[in-house]
Amino acid sequence: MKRFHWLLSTLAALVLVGACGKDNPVPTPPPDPDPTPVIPPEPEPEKDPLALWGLKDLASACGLMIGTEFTYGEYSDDSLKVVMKRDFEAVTFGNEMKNDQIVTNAGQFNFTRADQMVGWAKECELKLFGHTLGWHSQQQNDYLVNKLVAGATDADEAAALVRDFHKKWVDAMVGHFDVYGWDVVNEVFIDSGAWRNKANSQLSNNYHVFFWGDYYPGGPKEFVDTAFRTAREALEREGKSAILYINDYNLEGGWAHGKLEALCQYAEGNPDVTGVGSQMHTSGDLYSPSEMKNMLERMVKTGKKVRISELDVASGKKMSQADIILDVFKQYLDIVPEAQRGGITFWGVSDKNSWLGANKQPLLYNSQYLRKDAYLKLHAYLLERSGLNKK
Ligand code: 9MR
Repeated sequence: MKRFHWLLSTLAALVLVGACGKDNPVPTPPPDPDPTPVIPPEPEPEKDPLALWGLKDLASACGLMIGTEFTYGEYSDDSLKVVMKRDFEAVTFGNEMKNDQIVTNAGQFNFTRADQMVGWAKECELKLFGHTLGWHSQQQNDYLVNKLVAGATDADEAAALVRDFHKKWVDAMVGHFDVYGWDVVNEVFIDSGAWRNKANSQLSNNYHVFFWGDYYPGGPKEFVDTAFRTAREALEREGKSAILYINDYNLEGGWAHGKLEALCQYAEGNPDVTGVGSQMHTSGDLYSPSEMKNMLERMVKTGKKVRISELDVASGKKMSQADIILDVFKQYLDIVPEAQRGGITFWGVSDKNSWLGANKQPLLYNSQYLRKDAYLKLHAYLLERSGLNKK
């Protein structure tokens, strides 16, 4: 019996050893009943630069802040909001910070509408430019002229009341809004370079026109000096900072060299001025690349921030809108050192809302908010220049 048991256990051991031998491998475990299927990777889709980057991303990568303008009525359009968020870093309100929009007939300040727009700008993460603390147009004439001037006993008293009001207005605006830059004065020269006043301004209409300089003993220059000093002091008092611009139009036009020189010389002579602005309402008939170069070089020489503040390019026969906008950006980036760049702001988004009328097609988007040729070329240019497509 003992012998039989020994035989059995020897046989069992042999079977076991044989099963582990190389001719009888250990059986592999049964397959996973629910294996994760291996999906072959799809080829990476072509990256669409228009979907990846808005203009502001590309401009910012080139060291440039790109802005635009909108007015109150436009913001109800959802297409505008999409574009504002995607393409622009800064905004200027077309009308709503102007004197005639803020000052009531009783001479009070009503910020309600502008504040609502400030909220929209925040929604779109936009920096704000203040436009404008001093202009001869869109002023609250009913209050200033009828009540202040006509109500004074003599011209001196009238002038003193206007000057008081001017200070009160600048203080109120600088105190109320937080902006990246102010257009402290706008259009204070005529094309020859002379200070603008009632006598030398040929105005096509009389839309709330008011020449502040007529109420300063030292004329328009004293008005401008006072405007900058008051704005600077108000900023200091409020513990705020903002670039203080002198802003004008036609500076890129060869016919207004006198104005370009007068504006730059004034800025050079006044330390309260920290920026020079060129509106640049131009067209395919008027634009000249060599005059653009001349303007930028002169503005850079002032040592101040240099800004293009209201760019639009109406259609014309000599150059296409796209070519002009490309030239403006290229020259600006080539000529204005990064530390002096105040940015480029378009005067609107869609042709349908341009102050020039949709038929002039002056902006980057058509009336359906579709990107125009100028947009596509500018996008491609900034992409190439930024090098973002190579990273
Ligand atoms: O874009 C503004 C337009 O909606 C107004 O009707 C117009 C009234 O003067 O002002 C337009 O903006 C001007 C800007 O404030 C100063 N530079 C010239 C601009 C075009 O007129």
